Amino acid sequence: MKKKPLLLRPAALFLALTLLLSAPALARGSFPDVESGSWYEADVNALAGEGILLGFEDGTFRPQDSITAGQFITIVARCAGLEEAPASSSHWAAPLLQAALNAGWYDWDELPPTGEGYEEPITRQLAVKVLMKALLPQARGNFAVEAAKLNDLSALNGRYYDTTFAAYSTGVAKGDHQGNFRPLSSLTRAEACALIQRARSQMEEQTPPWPYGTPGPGEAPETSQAPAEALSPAEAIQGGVKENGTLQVVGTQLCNENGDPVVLRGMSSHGLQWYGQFVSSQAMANTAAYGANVFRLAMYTGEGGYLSQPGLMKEKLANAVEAAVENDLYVILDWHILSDGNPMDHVDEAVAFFSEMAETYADTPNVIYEICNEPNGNVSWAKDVKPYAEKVVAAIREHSDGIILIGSPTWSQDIHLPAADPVEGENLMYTLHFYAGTHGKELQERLENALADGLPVFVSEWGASRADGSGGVFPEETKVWLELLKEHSISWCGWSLCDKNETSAALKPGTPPYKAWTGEELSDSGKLMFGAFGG
Ligand code: DCB
Repeated sequence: MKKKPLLLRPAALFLALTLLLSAPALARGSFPDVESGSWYEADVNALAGEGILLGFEDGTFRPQDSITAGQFITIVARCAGLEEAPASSSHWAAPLLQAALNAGWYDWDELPPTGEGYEEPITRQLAVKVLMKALLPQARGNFAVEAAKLNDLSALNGRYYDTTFAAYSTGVAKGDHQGNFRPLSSLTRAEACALIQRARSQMEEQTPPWPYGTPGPGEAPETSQAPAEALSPAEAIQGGVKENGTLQVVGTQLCNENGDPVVLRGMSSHGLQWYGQFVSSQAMANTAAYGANVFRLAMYTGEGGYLSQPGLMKEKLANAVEAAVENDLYVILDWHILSDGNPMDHVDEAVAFFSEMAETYADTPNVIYEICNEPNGNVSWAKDVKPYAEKVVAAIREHSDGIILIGSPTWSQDIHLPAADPVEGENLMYTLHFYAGTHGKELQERLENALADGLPVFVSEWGASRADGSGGVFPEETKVWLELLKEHSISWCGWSLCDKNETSAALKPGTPPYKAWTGEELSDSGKLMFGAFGG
């Protein structure tokens, strides 16, 4: 499995030769269109000299062309000595790109294995992500320090924060003359070579020598003690719906029907369109067995979710609500906006959806409404999220007084904005989302300030990983957060109950959803979350 970098496999070489590469120029590393003395000459020639990079059939390199996703990831994969994987697409780059996908360097939605995007220019944010995951998976950047280096930070999707900041902190990525990263722009083939060579020079500095493949890229635990003991199901400690009945908010506190404080703790699903098998009654029973009393149904709106298949998604949701009721769990209907960062973009769909749900579940005390998972991008509380919330809250209130959870800009981290300017009404709470590997003291202080200002807060999603769902896990940082939540009796759901090959997933890959779990199935994240349901 382990393979030395720089070796080309014969099959790959053959395919490559027939397509974009030609042997003659490579050994000498001399392309007629690579100007001698140019800033990129040394990087291009070094990669060409090692046989990692070749030119086009006509012997040229075309340094100013945009590099495609297929070309860039192929080169990085060769640098990493990645083995090809069986692929479904017949594209020349498919076997290595499939292997890169399997290794978690990028996600399916970023570049589907059908090959349809392989010939498209790769964006800078994705190129940097792939490069860092592949070659420098342990590198980290301090958010506050690195974010300040990007003049166009607001253009960067938060999904790429960790890898971008790691790249800036190691000097692998640099801004342009204006200090912009231009995350959505392409990069030239010359720039790509320089970027890759900078990453490779960092690899050499890492001691001990970079152990590719052990453990998998991006998964190297960087904190010392992962929770070691296997957990076993416990008696439920928190009361469920039968015990607590219809919920209400008193001051900042979630309370039961009698007005006594209640804390809900449980899991969020991953996207229902992808991991719907883990919202079955069995999966919920397995979670409740560890003491959970709430379950969140993450119904993505974008990314192939509700907006593309409303009928199917509503059916999945209805079945999952039924499963939650069977298991005496409170259940959150989460309108999971993410790539669609401004909730106003689909306010009409949201109003229609929540109106129907509130009518359907008016007499089901289990149901909680979360109306906008994580507003993000160029979105304002006053102009977008608040007016959106007012409309959706009004639609729900025509049928139900149930608890409504409201998000805020910056992936539901800007709770200081609703704290200063809340939505009018009863039984409204505001979500705070955090990822222990990314968010620390600053966000914790914001939480305490918001509570002091009288804002009812519900942590409907948190992870023991970094904010992109991978990395870590971070047990020490998680502990600090969980103690704070406990101190303030704040309810929470962990991200996420699925077996995806990412550290935020609570279950190990391949965990069957259709039978009881012994505790061996829980990942390190899963142990941290399941172990904390009881408070
Ligand atoms: C949130 C989203 C959630 C996302 C997790 C982890 O996004 F609500 O949908 O889940 O946090 O990033 C991830 C899954 C991946 C999946 C990806 C796209 O774990 O398997 O491929 O969604 O569907 C956040 C939260 C915080 C920040 C950024 C994001 N942040 N984000 O602070 O920068 O960009 O997704």
